[in-house]
Amino acid sequence: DRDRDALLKGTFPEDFIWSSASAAYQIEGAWNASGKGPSVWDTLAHQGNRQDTGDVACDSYHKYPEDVQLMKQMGLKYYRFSISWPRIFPTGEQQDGVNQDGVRYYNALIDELIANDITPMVTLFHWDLPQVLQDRYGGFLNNLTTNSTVIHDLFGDYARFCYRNFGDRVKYWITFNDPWIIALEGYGIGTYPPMLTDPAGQYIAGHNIILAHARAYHIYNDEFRATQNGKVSIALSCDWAEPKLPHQPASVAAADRYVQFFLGWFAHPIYKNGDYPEVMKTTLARKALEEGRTSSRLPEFTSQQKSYIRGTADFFALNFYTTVEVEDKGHIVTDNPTYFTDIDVIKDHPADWPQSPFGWLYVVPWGLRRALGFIRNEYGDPDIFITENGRPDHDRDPPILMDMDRICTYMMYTNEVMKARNLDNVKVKAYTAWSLLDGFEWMPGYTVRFGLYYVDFSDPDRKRYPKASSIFYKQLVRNNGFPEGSEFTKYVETMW
Ligand code: GBH
Repeated sequence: DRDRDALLKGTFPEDFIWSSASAAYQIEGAWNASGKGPSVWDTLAHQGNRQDTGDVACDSYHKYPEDVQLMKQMGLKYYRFSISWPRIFPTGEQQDGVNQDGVRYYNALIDELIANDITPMVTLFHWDLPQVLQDRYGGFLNNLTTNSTVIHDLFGDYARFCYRNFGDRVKYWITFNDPWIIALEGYGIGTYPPMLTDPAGQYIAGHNIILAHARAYHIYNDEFRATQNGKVSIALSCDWAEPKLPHQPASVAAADRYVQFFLGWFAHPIYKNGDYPEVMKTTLARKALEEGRTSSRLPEFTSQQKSYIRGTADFFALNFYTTVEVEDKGHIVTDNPTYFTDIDVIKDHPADWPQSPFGWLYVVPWGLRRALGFIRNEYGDPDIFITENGRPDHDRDPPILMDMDRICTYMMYTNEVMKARNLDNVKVKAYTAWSLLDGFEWMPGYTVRFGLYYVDFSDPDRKRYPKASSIFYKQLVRNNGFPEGSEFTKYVETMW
């Protein structure tokens, strides 16, 4: 499809936001500095003889002024980073004590950013749950049967503390990063800490995350918005789904079901009506009958909760990486249901889609434009901030500093963002490159690298080196897109 893949020339509006991002556990290190409490990721990293841990990572806890200069050199105007909950409250609960050095660290980082004219966007939760909260309350599996609201209240208390201490300078808040991963991998299929496996686990955890998010949103709204005047959202990831047989209704419905189970699971309650997508409710109700259960694995919101949840985002924050091809699989009936069997699809990737070192990440730029169009149509044309997008390369010796694959990825995905904005009138306001630095990539540790800057993890000083992509990104930002006739666009044309 030549038309679909063609380069669009043009620029973004003057106020378009170019950003890069990171997450606390992936870059900070200083895992136990000043009595920071352990998170579920510290616990996992220290189990058995895992080689890769976030104990030191990029040592950004000490090297943050240098990181800020890297952003400044690229001309970036925003930085999205996360606060580590157990660095602020070591047990997760304020009543057990506050780590003042942690508060000082984030104050210093925020001040350094602002002094360099970079706007902070802060994620409150990028997966590093205080271990004590997992042990005391079951983390995000907490409650429902007892109607306890402990985990919602504790997240609310933590959010309030952050708004109060940092909100004079921080005007963009993300409550949770990627609830899909937290719920499914942490509490459903057990591939991320706390590594729990339960066919209902992801839905219970997801339910609690939505309610905790709503709690943090309302606290901002009721107690801080009038004086601080910022914006609050939740970063949702979406793997776009294309039907394998676009002319077959069942195939089209399967792709739609996939996106509803993925993005709609969280976006439908928050951006539409306070409740899960219809197709999730009906599918899981049918499965309950087939499985001989008395109730669906998908919990229900009360009508009070629905109105509490609806509308709890001031903009749409999207993490986007990839696309899958989906085919209808009829009714999957199994003794071991998982989230994946629940969707009743088979997913695949056509042979001509370029792969990356991550098995799940295929480079499919046009999928981003389609996802953006879907969000515009489905969720009432919101302002959209792309809060993550990028691709990994291998950890090689000698290091990959001429990262042409990453350059191509950024070039093509941002061009699709421009098509969505300039041709489809999608209100995309921001693009965020994931990631500023190579970091601890969760389960694969340091075996894949996402950074615009290379980090030498064998160097005690964790020296950073620019990759070619950082220079490309700087040019892209300076040109604010792909202006007709510019040297930059001519260069891009030779690569296209
Ligand atoms: C990002 O999420 C994270 O937010 C970021 O911290 C991390 O550094 C980055 O990934 C790279 O690791 O199980 O086959 O169905 C990625 C979003 C969405 C990607 C779900 C994987 C599931 C693929 N993820 N997707 S599959």
